[in-house]
Amino acid sequence: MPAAVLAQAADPQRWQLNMGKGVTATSHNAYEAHMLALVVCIGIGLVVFGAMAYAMFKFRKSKGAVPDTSLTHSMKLETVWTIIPIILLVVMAVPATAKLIAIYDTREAEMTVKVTGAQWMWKYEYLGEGVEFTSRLDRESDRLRQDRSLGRADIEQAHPNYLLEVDNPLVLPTNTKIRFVLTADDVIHSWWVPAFGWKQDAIPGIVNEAWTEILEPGVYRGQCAELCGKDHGFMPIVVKAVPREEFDAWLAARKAGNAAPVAPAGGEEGEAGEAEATAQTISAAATPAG
Ligand SMILES: [Cu+2]
Repeated sequence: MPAAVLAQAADPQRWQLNMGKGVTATSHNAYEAHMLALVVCIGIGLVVFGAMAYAMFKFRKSKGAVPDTSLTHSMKLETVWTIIPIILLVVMAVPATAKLIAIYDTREAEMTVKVTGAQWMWKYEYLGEGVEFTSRLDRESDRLRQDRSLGRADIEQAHPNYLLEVDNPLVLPTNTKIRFVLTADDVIHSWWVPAFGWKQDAIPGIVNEAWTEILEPGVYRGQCAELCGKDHGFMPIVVKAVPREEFDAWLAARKAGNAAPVAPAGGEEGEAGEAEATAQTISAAATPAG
């Protein structure tokens, strides 16, 4: 399945040295800004260390080199080594600023998803659509993490997405500007999918904004990125990005109330209903009787 292959390409790889490119315009912008800065840094490093190595080798004591004590000030040199860094900073700052402004521009979004962090799960609401559900760690990861007889290798063998799988993934359309509003029910969480190129804090009493436009279908995984309590490491995020038509069909089926949430490969459909039932029980319990 091509989508799965693409998603894997967006995942971090073992011994990966460079920053990942991601699958959104924002992540591509971050990657470009990073590459520009990296090239500048490499250039500066080569010039500085090259000059040092040359000076140390060419003018060494054994060759009879004598330090020059007369040169204490050079207007020309100081002007050059002030102007060049200023030019380099401007060359990096101008595109970086334009990209930063783009990150915060949530206007003209085609849909809005409200993300609510809670100890220790995520709640997703498709605003204006009447569709909402909770998303929490899958049962298999939960079982494996509590089995003390298993080593790391056993767990990796048993579950390729250990601690990075959920019961109900967030389903989103590709090539659509999606606005997120993020908040939390209890403590500060942070919603982070590395392939999207941003993370945003989910803070109780505050509504934060973010947006994304996913360019490639696939399954993208992330985690809560704000230490939020004892199970902070067990509230992963899974986004299933599908073409627009597929998303529309999924949403319509969800609205009709007769669809099991689309689970990523390896997910178990049975868990979805139960988690939903739990969520309903929670919200029922939260509603004051009478
Ligand atoms: Cu959290």
